[in-house]
Amino acid sequence: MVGLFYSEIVSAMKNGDKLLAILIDPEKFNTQTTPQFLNNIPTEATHLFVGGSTDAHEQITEVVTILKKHSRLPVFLFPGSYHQVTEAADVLLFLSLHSGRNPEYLIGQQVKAAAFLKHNSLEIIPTSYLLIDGGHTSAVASVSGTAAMAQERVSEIVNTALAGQLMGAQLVYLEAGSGAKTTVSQAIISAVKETLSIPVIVGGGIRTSIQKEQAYAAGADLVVMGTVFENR
Ligand code: 1GP
Repeated sequence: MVGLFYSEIVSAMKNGDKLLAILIDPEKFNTQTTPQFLNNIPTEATHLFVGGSTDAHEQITEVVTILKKHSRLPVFLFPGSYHQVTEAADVLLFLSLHSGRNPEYLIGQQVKAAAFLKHNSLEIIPTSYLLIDGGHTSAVASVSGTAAMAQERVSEIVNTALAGQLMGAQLVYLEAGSGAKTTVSQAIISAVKETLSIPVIVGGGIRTSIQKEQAYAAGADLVVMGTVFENR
């Protein structure tokens, strides 16, 4: 159920406090250097997101557990599949890939996770997940077998995000894909922000403070940075 961690995001949005999540892909994470990794991430980081396209359950549980041991930041699961759902985390971003038309990633994976989710303590936040063209073939596109939405199709992106909100999503995640060459444009972020009332997450290809601040200025409530902090 939506709870404390979601309330904190909504409060930050209302107060204009910008949030920063560092994304950790367990497959590319060296647990031996966890303290150094945590020392190297920006001090303004507010969340740790954990997940990837292909990680196994044991691997993600181990990484979440060690992060919880060394950090006070809340750990949000950002799963690529239902195998990655682990009670070791605080929150599950319950993603539905609304930009695509593959039923497996719209509802199939969610059905597979449902029975497990009923019996654990994870806070679950329904999240409308939109893959937007980042100028490369992203892992999300490959794994899901869906195409990214073209950046020029702003109104289609806005309407997709709005449909997600109307279906009950509590967050919208505008995703250009890990390692994107082109980040989600300010025009898209601001159009989505103006239309929706739920918090807006933006990620994919954000490597610099300038890019991060541009996303915030356009209306992102939470920015996700992953690749730039990898500690393989
Ligand atoms: C990917 O949005 C995230 O799912 C982060 O992307 O790895 O490019 O920072 P990067």
